[in-house]
Amino acid sequence: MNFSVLTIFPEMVDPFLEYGIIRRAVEQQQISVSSINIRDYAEGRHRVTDDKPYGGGCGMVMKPEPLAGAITHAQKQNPDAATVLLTPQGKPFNQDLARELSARSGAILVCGRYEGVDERVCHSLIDTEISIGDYVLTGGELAAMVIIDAVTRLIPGTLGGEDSAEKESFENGLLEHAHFTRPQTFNGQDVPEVLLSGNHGKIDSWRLESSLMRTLLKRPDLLAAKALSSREKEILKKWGRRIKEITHG
Ligand code: 6GU
Repeated sequence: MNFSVLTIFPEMVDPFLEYGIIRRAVEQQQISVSSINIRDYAEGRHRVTDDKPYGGGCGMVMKPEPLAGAITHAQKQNPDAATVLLTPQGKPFNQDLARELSARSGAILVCGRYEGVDERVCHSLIDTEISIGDYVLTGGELAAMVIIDAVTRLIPGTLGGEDSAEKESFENGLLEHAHFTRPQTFNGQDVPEVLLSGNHGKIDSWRLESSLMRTLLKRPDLLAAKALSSREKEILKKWGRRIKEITHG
């Protein structure tokens, strides 16, 4: 998958490509990331990329011409890519959206700065707008890195373990089960007995139960939104009965 990041601060993005799974994905050519400096498409000696807003008011607006030049260049390089504007007004980014993007051949990530982008650029050159949460950042660069990270790890072959992406939090609408490694006793706390048993059926059941209970306690909103299997319902009912016994008993 080919990412293009359009930004006035390409230096922010470059170091992110040098670590861990993202670095390996670049080395193995599962992804490519090219930063395009919007300033390179600006005219004049000072290569200005912002201007005062029509109608007055504080803050500056990204000028349309440099941005349009950079986007058009990226679209020529990466013709099947989705062109995405990073803005707090965009569609909330989540695992479903990451999965949709991971199925595409590329994404052009346009990092807004200042108070915003000239509306006519949004209108003519942007396919979709994405936000990474309900808070305001000083620019879209961190959001672009968040998206590249979340999307890359969904591309088959980028994670070490064969199927680690499927078993993780959000992939099945639940948070992931608890994890343990050696030593068997740490700070007076033991690893749950069942995980040492070698009985994979029982271990799978324990993990599903752990997943359900964690989701119930930490993210009840996810559990309410999920279509539960009969096995999952049974586990939750069992816990419901236990809680009733404790509170009524
Ligand atoms: Cl994508 N950009 C900016 N500037 N702020 C944000 C955001 C994006 N997502 C959440 N806040």
